[in-house]
Amino acid sequence: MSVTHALPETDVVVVGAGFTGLYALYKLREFKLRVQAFEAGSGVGGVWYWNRYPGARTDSPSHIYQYWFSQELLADWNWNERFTPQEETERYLNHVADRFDLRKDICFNTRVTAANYDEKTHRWIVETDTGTRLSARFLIMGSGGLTELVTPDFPGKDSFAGECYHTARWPREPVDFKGKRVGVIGTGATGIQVIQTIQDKVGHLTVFQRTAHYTIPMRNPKLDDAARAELRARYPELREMVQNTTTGFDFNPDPRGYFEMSPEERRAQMERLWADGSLVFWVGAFADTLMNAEANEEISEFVREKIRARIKDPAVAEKLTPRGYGFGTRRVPLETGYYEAFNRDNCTLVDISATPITEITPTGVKTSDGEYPLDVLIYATGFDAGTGALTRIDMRGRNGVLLRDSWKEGIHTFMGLQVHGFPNMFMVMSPQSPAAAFCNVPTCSQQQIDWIVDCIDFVRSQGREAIEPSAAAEAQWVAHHDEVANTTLIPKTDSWYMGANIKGKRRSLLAYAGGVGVYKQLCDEVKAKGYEGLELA
Ligand code: NA7
Repeated sequence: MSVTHALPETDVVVVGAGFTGLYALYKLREFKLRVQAFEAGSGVGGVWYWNRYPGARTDSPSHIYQYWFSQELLADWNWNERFTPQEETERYLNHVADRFDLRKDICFNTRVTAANYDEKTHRWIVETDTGTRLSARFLIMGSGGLTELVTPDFPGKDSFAGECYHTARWPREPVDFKGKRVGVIGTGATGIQVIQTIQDKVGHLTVFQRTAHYTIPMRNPKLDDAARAELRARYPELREMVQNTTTGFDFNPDPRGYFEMSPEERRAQMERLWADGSLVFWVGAFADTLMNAEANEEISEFVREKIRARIKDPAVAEKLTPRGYGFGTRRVPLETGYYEAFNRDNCTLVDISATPITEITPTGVKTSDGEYPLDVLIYATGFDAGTGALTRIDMRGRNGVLLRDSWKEGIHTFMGLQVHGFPNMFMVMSPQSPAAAFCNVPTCSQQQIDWIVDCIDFVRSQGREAIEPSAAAEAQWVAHHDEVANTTLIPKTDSWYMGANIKGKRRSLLAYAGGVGVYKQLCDEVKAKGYEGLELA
């Protein structure tokens, strides 16, 4: 007997109402499918809803960090800066939700807690923390790559008596830092944005740094009507371009390797792209920045020089200078005035690689070197990236196998889109696709959603009920993914790209490193060949 007959039914459940979930809703409606989305937050925005900490901003320029699906939307939305702050991106996503009347299909304040695949009916039974149970033919996980936050398990972590925040759960009301002793743990992209933004608003700032990051100074001009018109004229070209470049940006890397240029040429190239104030220095300067260790070391040294030059105290400069790993093998944050924060009298840098945090006390943070008294403690300690939002759900596929168990010995997916054993479950911004880390979210989530919705349409047009990758096709993809990963220098460095920030997580490169354009081509080929590698039921 089927367990689903008494349940309300829909065609597709979408998890999440961020960039991905909203576009999925729009697209599925085009195909006349019944959809129900669930969103844990009280509003749309996903990562841009939760990460409302001071200074939160994209490191991708606004003229590509947007939806391309509607000419009207492109015509009527005006970006105000080259790199958009959180509140503007959140406003944009609210505008999209309203403009296309997407809210009516979203159930807010509702977290999906379980999803069980019923093999007899080929349907997913989705459960939420508000007690909803719903049966859906297809499940689209738009739950985001940077969703499941990490708070280190320091002894005494719950004992702190002052104000305590994680950047990914920042309150809606403004936090008053005036005159307060504020501590920030973590100096990744998030920590850097917080530190540079609050440094002149606090009484005293103590930064607990475990690893110094390579950064690039952001150049962020305001956009006036003329600048916007110029960019808008390029939208048709940009729309095509971003889907086909290596990283989803509006440029490709220089095809020349570092040592193919003369010393003068490569120095000039670095200075020119450094001055652009964007991520082009990281992923556009040379064909082999992330492939050739010798070239990478010279580029790393260029960046170290730039960093050192901005810090007055040589001892502090030394601590802030990244060493022991190569430039770009971790996410490179853009910064504005970050290093100058450490030139102020009210800022202390604590190198916790030398003097580790031993305890959180009611009054502050204790390291092996002594206690730092604090009124406010901020965790900018990152995420269980890529897999966290998927494995925290009790998701059971065929034979009742849990996704988190299935991935215990290593992540396995077919192109980051589906998992063998989990029919009709599709993932976006997921492990083993470029979207997980090496592409900007709007570009890659639109490509993945388009592919997924076409695939769903294919299943229905064949009069079939389920689709799932074969074990062989999946194994082939994982082998290709690993092979490409190992041509880069990225696996040599500990980072969230490698899962190294999560205890017990098996080390593997989270995102497909073969390039956004190549990935799209491979996805298109699978489709053109009648969804080769996928099996219908
Ligand atoms: P990241 O990049 O994972 O950075 C987390 C930071 O927190 C980083 O400096 C970590 O040090 C530090 N951290 C994490 N755990 C600890 C412990 N146990 N002790 C001390 N310090 C710790 O997260 P973000 O939120 O900054 O950025 C995530 C992505 O969001 C970013 O890459 C963008 O794509 C947007 P570590 O460097 O590991 O030594």
